[in-house]
Amino acid sequence: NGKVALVTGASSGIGAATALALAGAGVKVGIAARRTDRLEELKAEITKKGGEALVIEMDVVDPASVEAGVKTLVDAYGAIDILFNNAGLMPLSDIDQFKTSEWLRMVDVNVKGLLNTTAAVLPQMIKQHSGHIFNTSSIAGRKVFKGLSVYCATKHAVTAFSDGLRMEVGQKHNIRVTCIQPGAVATELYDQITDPGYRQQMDDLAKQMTFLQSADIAETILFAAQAPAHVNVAELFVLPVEQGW
Ligand code: NJP
Repeated sequence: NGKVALVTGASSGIGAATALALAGAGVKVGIAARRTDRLEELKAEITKKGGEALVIEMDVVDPASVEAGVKTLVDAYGAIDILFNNAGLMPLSDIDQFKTSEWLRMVDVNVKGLLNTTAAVLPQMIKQHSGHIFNTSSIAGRKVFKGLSVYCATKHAVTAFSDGLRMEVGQKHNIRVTCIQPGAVATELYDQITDPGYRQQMDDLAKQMTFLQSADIAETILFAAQAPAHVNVAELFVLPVEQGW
């Protein structure tokens, strides 16, 4: 369809699956993350299937890295129609364990990173008077779970920012904003949990229910991206059947 997308956190999980799905629909995808070896593998897979991808080394925490990546994509394809703000992390722990470096890392990537990419891409979309921004919040951006307090705080911030962004850029600049709130998705996200108790809890959860696959989320994103131009699918709240909420 000739559109151009920037997908952050494209080196694994939901980001990689969404880049594949978008490329399959004819979207040229800028695939951004820090692990460029993974991105090269993804690019090879996309190319093999007849799609087009550009590898972009990007640390979303570093505004200079983000700006350089966005410039690379615009120089290559001349536009950015879709921004998928997906990079994030979730190391669980109790507050009284004071894993403060993990807290701050979540604020840096999940919140500041998303603001950095939004700030870098928005001027291009405003210039185009069109665009679609997808922000990955979470079920944890709707309610609070024990052991996930800081993660929930970051994802509540993403939900709030998405609502504000939609209000401010929807009518004025013709930009759609979709807030994604997945339940449990089987990805590498859980590998970063350093606390053995919570690690066990997540392993047990995975035995109790069939988690979503990254491709399940990717398909809902494709649905929202392909909706008629006047339709804004404002939220995608997608859960495993057994998760309830
Ligand atoms: O996790 P994973 P998911 N700069 O670990 C990237 C949310 N979510 O797909 O830089 C740039 O496979 C990292 O790339 P790399 C979740 O909160 C998930 O599950 O190479 N990129 C990797 O590609 C997150 O927002 C579930 O290490 C950075 C990607 O982030 C999103 O879904 C449930 C980066 C993480 O991929 C994708 O997570 C839910 C940085 N500084 C919400 N730091 C779930 N899985 O159950 C990390 O509600 N990345």
